[in-house]
Parts: sequence; structure tokens; C-alpha cells
Amino acid sequence: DEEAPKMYNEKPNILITGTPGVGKTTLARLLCEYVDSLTYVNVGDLIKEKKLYKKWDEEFDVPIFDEDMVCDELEPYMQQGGMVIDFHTSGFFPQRWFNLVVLLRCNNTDLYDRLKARGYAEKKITENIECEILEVTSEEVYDSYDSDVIVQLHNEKESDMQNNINIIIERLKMWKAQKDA
Ligand code: DAT
Repeated sequence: DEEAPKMYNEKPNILITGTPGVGKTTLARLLCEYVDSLTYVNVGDLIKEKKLYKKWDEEFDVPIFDEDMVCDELEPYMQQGGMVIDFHTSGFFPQRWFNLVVLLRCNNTDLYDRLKARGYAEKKITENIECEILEVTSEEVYDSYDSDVIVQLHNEKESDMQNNINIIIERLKMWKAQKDA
């Protein structure tokens, strides 16, 4: 999709990505509370609601989503702009969609505790932590998006959340200033 033209939406589209448990949903929802013009979209929920899958993963009991179905469903919303997309994987989204890509990170100890608290089975916890250690999500982000739209943020302590919100809001102001220039 690299050849596709950039979209000239009035409102920015933001991707919030990272390994499950890093705090995407918490941060994305909070961001949408702070900035009125933004709309929160949980892609995992959307996949289930709109049945954007053709197969089911029995081992992990999750739908194996269909990338084209997800992109087709989201495209009209992305055209509108102002979407905050919350999903753990991002390489299949058109690059042109996003004006800001937030990659959230969390250390293994906190990540373990969060996934355990979520009631995940040990195997699922291990898989997710390995994903974070091996930088699977991070590599996907850097392979898929321009480095100038990516912001990598640590989300470990409670106080990180407000800091991260402030950083994102600053980046959105920069985006707007560049767009209006
Ligand atoms: P994700 O959407 O990436 O799976 P989440 O937003 O559901 O993650 O957060 C996972 C858990 O971690 C949830 O119980 C809230 C908690 N959490 C998120 N950010 C935190 C932070 N900065 N400090 C402490 N706990 C946090």
C-alpha cells in the first residue's frame, strides 16, 4: 500500500498498538475523554461484533480475523478521520491511514501480573511476554510505518498514563500545525 497517497483528513487517525496487556485500551479510552473530536475503536470487539473472521483458533479460543474484512469495515471511518484504533497487531492496516502510531511498551514483570490478573492461561501469558521480549510488535510497527509518525511510550506505573496522554496531545498539536502550515 506504500504507493497510496496520504489521506488529507481534517482530524488525525491514531493507532494505539502493543502486546496485549501493555495498556492500549486504558490509554486509548482516556485519550478520547481528553480530546472530544476523537472516537475510540476497539478492533478486537469489532471483529467479534461484525464477524470479521472466517476461522476460529481452538487453542487460544479467539477468532482468526480476516485482514481484508477488517480493513474494508474500517475504511469509511478512517476516511472521516479522528479514529483511535486499538489493536495488538498493525502490519496489515494501510500505512496511509495513520497520522500517529503509538507503540506502547511494558516490562515483563508488570506485563505478567496484568495478564495473570486478566485470567489468561500460563501458555497464553508466556506467548504474549515472549512477543514483548522478542520485540515482535515493535518490529512490525517499525517495518510498517514511517519512523516520523511513530511514538514509543512506556506504560508501567500509574503516573506513566498521564505523561503518555500529554505526549500524544503534543504530537497531535504538531500534526495540526504542520497540516495548517
Ligand atoms: P491492553 O488493551 O493493551 O490489553 P489494558 O488497557 O486492558 O491493556 O491494560 C491491562 C491492565 O493493565 C488493566 O488491568 C489496566 C492495567 N494498566 C494499564 N496501564 C497501566 C498503568 N500505567 N499503570 C498500572 N496499571 C495499568
